[in-house]
Amino acid sequence: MESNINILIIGVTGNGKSTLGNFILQQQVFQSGLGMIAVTSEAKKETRKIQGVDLTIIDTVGFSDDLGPLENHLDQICHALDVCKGGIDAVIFAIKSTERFTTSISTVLTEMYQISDLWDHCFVAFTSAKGLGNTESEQVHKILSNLAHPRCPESLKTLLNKVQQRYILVESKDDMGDNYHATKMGQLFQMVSNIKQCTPGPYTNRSFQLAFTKYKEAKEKERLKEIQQQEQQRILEQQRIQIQQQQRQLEEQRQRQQRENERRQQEIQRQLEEERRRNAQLQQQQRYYNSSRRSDDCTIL
Ligand SMILES: Nc1nc2c(ncn2[C@@H]2O[C@H](COP(=O)(O)OP(=O)(O)O)[C@@H](O)[C@H]2O)c(=O)[nH]1
Ligand SMILES: [Mg+2]
Repeated sequence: MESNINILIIGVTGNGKSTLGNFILQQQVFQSGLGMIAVTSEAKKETRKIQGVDLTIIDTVGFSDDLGPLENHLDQICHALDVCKGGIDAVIFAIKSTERFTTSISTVLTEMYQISDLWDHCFVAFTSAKGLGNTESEQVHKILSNLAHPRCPESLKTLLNKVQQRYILVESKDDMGDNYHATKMGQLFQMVSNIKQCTPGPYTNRSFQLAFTKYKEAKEKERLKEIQQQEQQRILEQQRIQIQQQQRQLEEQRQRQQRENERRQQEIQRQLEEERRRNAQLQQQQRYYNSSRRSDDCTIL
């Protein structure tokens, strides 16, 4: 086992990060709070010698709705990693085993999965393990059945896949007897050495910065694409309105033309009617004239 180990604890506010840090270091060095109100306002680093190892724990503020967009959550990890210049040997993702895995954390996690290499250094610690059962085997059985449950959130299953099913169960608050801490530290060191075997070296702020920059670039691209799509949509909509207007104008013109044609038709009809009437009048006058001439002729004779 190494003589120095650096561990970063992340997770949702109120999931027992600070309490776990205190349990690991066997001292009340991190302030823990009641429920979901964040009592840790910035990342804090503490080192103690545990089982002959200089163990450094970095406790973080934690993810919460107050923190706003995901980038703020990532900034927080960035800052915490900056506290340990040499890099982090392992990242613990603390999850309170007695609490619901909320949709907001699922959202944060889904986005965070894009920073792929962080998870290679990570393992899950299910805190408040006593809430699952009194003995370790009861707790393991309960967590396994929870994970196999059809209603187990997909993001939690994904998280465990991402960390290659590395997890420990820990009761960090209740006094679990003298051997408990030693047993849990044994499991924790086992996790760290497993991570060391699977990774090229400690996880550094630089790795995270690179991944974070890539993430931000991808987000920016996505944002620009969205703006472009919206702009295209706007142009298409404008064109659609213009076409509609033109169609309306054409229809109005067609109706006007039709009315004009009808009016002309009526006028021609009227003129024809007039003509016919006049002709009839003329014919009548002619007949009258002819008949009066015939009677005149008779008189002369
Ligand atoms: N029973 C029990 N309570 C715990 C455990 N871990 C944390 N808590 C309690 O959960 C609350 C939040 O813990 P805290 O460490 O401040 O969470 P953080 O915000 O993630 O740092 C506190 O009231 C703790 O006492 C645990 O393992 N068992
Ligand atoms: Mg805390």
